[in-house]
Amino acid sequence: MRIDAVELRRVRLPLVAPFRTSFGVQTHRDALIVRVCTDHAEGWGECGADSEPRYSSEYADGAQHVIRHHLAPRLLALDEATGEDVGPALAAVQGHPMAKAALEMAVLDAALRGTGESLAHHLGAVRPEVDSGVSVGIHDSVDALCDTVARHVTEGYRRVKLKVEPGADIEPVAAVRARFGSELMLQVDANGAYSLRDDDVDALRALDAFDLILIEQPLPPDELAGHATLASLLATPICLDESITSARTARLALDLGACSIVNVKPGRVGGYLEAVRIHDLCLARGVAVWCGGMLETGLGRAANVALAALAGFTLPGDLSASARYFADDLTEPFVLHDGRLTVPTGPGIGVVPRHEMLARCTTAVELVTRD
Ligand code: NPQ
Ligand code: MG
Repeated sequence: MRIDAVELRRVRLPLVAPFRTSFGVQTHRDALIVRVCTDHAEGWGECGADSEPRYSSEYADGAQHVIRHHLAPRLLALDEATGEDVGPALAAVQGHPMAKAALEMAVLDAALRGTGESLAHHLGAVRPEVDSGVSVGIHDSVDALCDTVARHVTEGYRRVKLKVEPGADIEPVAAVRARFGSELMLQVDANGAYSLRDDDVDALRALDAFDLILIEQPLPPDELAGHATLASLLATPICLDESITSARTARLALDLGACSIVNVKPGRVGGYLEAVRIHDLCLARGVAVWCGGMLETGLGRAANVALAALAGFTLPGDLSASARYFADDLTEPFVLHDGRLTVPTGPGIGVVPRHEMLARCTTAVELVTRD
């Protein structure tokens, strides 16, 4: 397959409700969508980078720039490319995992559309559907939080994740546990907002009382040794998100005892193929792994659901119905069936953007061609 052009398209979708984390409030999803044109088929990719570098150092304008000037030219210079060729072709460029992942996803999609194989099958999926979890933002009051959780439980979500930060942790977790009982699968995510100071450690230790599945990323991303220390002080398992940037860092984190559960986000680790390598590592070590999310449109959501259908993904992912985030999704919406999402079986990622939605949401388009 020869790649002839890379289209970079910015889309802006309003969220159904503001989403607050320890790093800020989100009211829209400003995503970078990649379309590759090849001599076989076209392929779609989605970049996880936000408009501002708050979750990680990457941001949409920066990702678009590095794709335009450094990554796309390297792909366009190849005579032949499959999804498997993208990582090696881009390895000379340091960093920018989300930008690289978006290109790899688009090339995988195009190549698989050419052969008729689904991404799920290509990655090694073993399940026709995946359990759906929901990530709930920080709320202004515990009553409002409990109302939101009640709605999601009624919708059928099989696991709830509460975003937390210092000062908004014990009380909301206690309230949700009291209202929904011990059967609710419950976990928390701090996005690195805590430290090893006594007051922070005391708050995290207090969460041990609530039978949480895990605490996700309590400390900043580069604090691997700190997480190992914290793990020795807590009963609740530590799961790392931002700290896990590759299969190599996953192995290091596990060897150090920095975490006992791993969150895999294809964008954060540079692509779906590296995500599979992390999955394989965790499966071999008997470590639980689950698929995270970054407010993906239906494009990224489809690919994440395909990944989460691999055998080692034993915990429900941050894989929600489209309606959790968007009144109108770019693709046909993903909907819950008894708390699960159906793994797409069509060629490639199995979904395409709806033309009229794409036109309505697009804020800018740029085309990169050979020369
Ligand atoms: C997490 N996701 O697990 C992330 C955080 C997050 C569903 O909680 C744009 C880009 C918006 C990246 C919002 C969930 C984002 C983003 C949230 C990442 O830590
Ligand atoms: Mg997280």
